[in-house]
Amino acid sequence: MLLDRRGRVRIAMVGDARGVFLPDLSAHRRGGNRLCGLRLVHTHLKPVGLDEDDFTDLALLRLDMVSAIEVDSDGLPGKIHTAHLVAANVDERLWDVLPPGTVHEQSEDFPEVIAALEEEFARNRKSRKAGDGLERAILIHISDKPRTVAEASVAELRELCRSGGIVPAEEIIQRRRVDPKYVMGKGRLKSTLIRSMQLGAEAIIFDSNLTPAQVKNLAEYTDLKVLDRTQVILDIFAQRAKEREGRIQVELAQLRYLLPRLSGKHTAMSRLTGGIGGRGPGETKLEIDRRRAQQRVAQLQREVGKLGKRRRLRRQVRTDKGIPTVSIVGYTNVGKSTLLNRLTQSTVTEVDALFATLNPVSRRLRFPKEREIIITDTVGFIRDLPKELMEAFRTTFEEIEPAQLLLQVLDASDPEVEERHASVQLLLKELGFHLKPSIVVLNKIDLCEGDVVRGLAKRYNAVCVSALNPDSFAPLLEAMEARLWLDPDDDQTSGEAPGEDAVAAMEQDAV
Ligand SMILES: Nc1nc2c(ncn2[C@@H]2O[C@H](COP(=O)(O)OP(=O)(O)OP(=O)(O)O)[C@@H](O)[C@H]2O)c(=O)[nH]1
Ligand SMILES: [Mg+2]
Repeated sequence: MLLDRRGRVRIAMVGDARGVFLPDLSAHRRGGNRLCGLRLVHTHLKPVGLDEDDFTDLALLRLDMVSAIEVDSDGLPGKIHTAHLVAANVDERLWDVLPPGTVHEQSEDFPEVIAALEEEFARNRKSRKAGDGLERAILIHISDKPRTVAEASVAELRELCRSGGIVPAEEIIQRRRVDPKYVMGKGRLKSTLIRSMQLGAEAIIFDSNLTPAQVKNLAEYTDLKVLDRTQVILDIFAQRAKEREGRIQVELAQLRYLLPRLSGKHTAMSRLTGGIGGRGPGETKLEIDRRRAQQRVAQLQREVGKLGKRRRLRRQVRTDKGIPTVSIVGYTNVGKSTLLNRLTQSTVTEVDALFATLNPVSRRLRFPKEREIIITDTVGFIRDLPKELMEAFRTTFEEIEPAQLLLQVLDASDPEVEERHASVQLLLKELGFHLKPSIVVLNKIDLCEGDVVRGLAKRYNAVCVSALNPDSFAPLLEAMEARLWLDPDDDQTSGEAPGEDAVAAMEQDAV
């Protein structure tokens, strides 16, 4: 029987020797990490106390309590065994088992025990809730990749969360093959869900992309939001997009992502309204139905097309004037906007966050001898850029098209610089820009040892700068001039790596 808090029987079930099958309790879910308000009391035909199934139900259904009553050979009730979840892990234990008693004399006042327990959960949630009302999430990485790769990947997810206003409450890395149904093992899933309850987390975020089926399966187990890396990136874009074009592009990307996941009664998706994963820039309430979503996608696509055309026209005007263009590209947060700002005395947003810049910004940069160029800053790249975003932002990336020269910015202080350089190369290739002439710009050299900088400069044949310090720009400006205006045979003839000067300058500064 399932009893409510007032002791009334809400649901009665009959099982057999193997067990009972609980009905769908989703209607009883109360969200917000609370217990479900139902106590399961059932008989066990064998005197074994509580078994694994009992604990699983307790945890996954967030039952108030679970009790098993032994039955003797005469059919009379014997001992009763009871367990409830605990609000804080003691010795890795997720539940507490009460001392067995008899049905006839139970000392516990159950409503009181449950009320105390809920209060404790609530207190935990409050004290742990980030003061600024940010949402908390558990980050989960499941893969058979080497530990270091997994850790770097989770570190990036952590940064993405931070940039999106999500507080990572805990990180779980498990090395195993991804389970096609639940991503992780059932046991681990169970403990993760209880843990999220203890930590007051609202979401679990997987550091990979979930299939629609996985989202659905996981959502059947939990009230928590179940999100993946793509959704976190989309969410950041949704928060950043302020101008019309960006908002349309983000909404398009979000709907493209959601469409294959909107099935039948899509409870998994309707849970996304508001907060993480549910921030939409446009009119989209993410509960939208399939047919309307398709219509909206078509409409947004037309608008993106129109805006893209306008961009092309504007670019054409510039090209006709014969002013050379240079595009700054690179991984997100490497300092592209800072470089543009300091080169041209402008004020594009530069912050320590991923995807600070969404829409391309062009500025004029004057060189001596009446020469000038247009220099463009654009949205940052990231490994495994969601294809929905790639598609929706195609017109944005097209801004790179007319560039005679790319400045490929690397962050010298980034331990992942090599992998990220490779990701950028890959994306440039996908966009068809990999053959454009380019200068590799090693930025943030103020944060590194001279030796490290020299090593990287050599490896990438890079020009070194610190975007924060315009005094370090001379070699970069020279290299740009050489590439744009001098005889092509003329450049790159100096034996010295172009970065040497800047390193020397910086070292001198430090003195
Ligand atoms: N120490 C140091 N910090 C830098 C340098 N260049 C940029 N930064 C910092 O790095 C962070 C990111 O800079 P942004 O210019 O916003 O980077 P971005 O490449 O435009 O990033 P997105 O637009 O998010 O892709 C900011 O906090 C900058 O102040 C540098 O040369 N040295
Ligand atoms: Mg930027």
